[in-house]
Amino acid sequence: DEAIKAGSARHPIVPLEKGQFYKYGTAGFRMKADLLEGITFRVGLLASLRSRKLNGQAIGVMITASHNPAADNGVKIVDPLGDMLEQDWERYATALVNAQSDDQLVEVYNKLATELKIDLSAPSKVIYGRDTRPSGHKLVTALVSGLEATKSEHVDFKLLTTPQLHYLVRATNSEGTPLAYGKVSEAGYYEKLAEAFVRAIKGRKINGTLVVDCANGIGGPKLSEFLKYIPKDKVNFDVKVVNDDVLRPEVLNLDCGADFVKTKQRAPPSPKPQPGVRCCSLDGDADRLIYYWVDPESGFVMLDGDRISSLAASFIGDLVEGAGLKNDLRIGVVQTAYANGASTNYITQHLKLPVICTPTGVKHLHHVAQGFDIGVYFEANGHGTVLFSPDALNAFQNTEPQSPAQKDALDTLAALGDLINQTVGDAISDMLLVEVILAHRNWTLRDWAMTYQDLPNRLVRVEVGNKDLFETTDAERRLLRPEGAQDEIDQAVKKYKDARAFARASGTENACRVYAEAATRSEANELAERVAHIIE
Ligand code: 16G
Ligand code: ZN
Repeated sequence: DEAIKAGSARHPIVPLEKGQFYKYGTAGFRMKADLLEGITFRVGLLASLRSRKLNGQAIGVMITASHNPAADNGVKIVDPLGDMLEQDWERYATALVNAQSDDQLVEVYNKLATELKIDLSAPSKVIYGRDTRPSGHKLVTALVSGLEATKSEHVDFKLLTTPQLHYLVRATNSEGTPLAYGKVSEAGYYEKLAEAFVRAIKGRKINGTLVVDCANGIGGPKLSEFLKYIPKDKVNFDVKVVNDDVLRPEVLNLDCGADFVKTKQRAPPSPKPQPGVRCCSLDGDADRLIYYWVDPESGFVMLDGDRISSLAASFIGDLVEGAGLKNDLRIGVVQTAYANGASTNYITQHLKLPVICTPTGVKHLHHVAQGFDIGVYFEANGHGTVLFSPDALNAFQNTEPQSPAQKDALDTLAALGDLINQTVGDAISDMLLVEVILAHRNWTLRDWAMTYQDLPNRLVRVEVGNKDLFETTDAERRLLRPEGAQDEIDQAVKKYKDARAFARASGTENACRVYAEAATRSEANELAERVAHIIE
């Protein structure tokens, strides 16, 4: 108790105005970095409780604010399999962080231990990493104080992408078991991806150069490191890494990166886009991916998370059929309300695969995707992955092929099982997946874009007095409250062809977001403005 009190005094919480609370949100605690020191200390306390509760399995803590500006930071907890913190525990995190004094903190901590029947002398292990933000240093110090105050073992993996930390958590907990996920090191992550990439490409040619914009974040140095692991004699992968300046913190996510490209619907101004060249952007912690190119005729064309999702579902669906497993494995796609309606139609009508819609936030999609043998999930913003069930992985390994074509399909599926990060969306791994598919199909980005045509859409951010007044249902597609608002939205939507719109409170900012799509760009814009006006 004394150690916790002393640590808490060294890493104090910044008090909020009366009636306001810190909340473990969609992406953990995320805000201006100077508010986070005390929070991160307390997250350390929670992480060691969680590890003790789970028989000393390693818990992860990642310090990052993803695509947000350099002055922000964030802290989130990773569960033993590499997925997000179990939802029930979010409120325990919230309770610890909102304790009003050092004494009260100790009280809440001990109360949680008693209520959750946690033996405080049991072993605990926490591993952690951070992105390139300068504030990360101080937050790591606070985290370590929390871990030492609670006598938890801890391992510092230093600078990492978010998905690398998720990988390391799973690898740590599965080491030496039949389900071993990979070597417990950053090099182990690169080795696993590079080996699976070579197996999945199987000598096929990758066309042209790929320009990768790394948002001036951690993805830059990590991608450059990864590329050294690709055997040049086996795969000819010509990658140009750009926007990889991590020495000037102020340029992080500035006019570049996946979030910029997706929200502005244009290429980063620098380096000047070369017409026809295949490009993609990662976000600041390398868990989101967006592809695009500038067409000499039609201008900028973007291939976002919905496109990656439909590409992956189509390719894997074909492989499963080729492997003779169509009747054995259930493939499904998980999206959010932001998915372009055209992608949903393409997947259900053309690929004939089921689509489930969940609320925003990776944890929701991940959870639902686990219900399929092969669950493809992506948010439109480029965050996502493909999950394979143990049955699926088993079938890829142990089905006796009756023809060379069937063997080829089984081998490729098995390679994808290793290539695709099974813990969380991973921009580097997803990028390799896209490159594999394009190589197999001998497709350019234009071929990919031709599979269907996106409905024009518009996203607006609306300042509202109190975003908590907005309550949604039906996976955030309809408003329950404020009363009457949904009726008005319905009336507005009716005025347009092929239109759809919804409003929801942001989980990461104090604002509401409105999404609208319609048959033409001007109608989508108009509808978005109308709905914004309704909820203002
Ligand atoms: C967080 C989520 C992201 C989601 C976004 C929505 C994770 C790891 N990240 O960044 O998936 O799209 O929040 O933000 O879950 P919003 O609620 O402000 O629209
Ligand atoms: Zn991110």
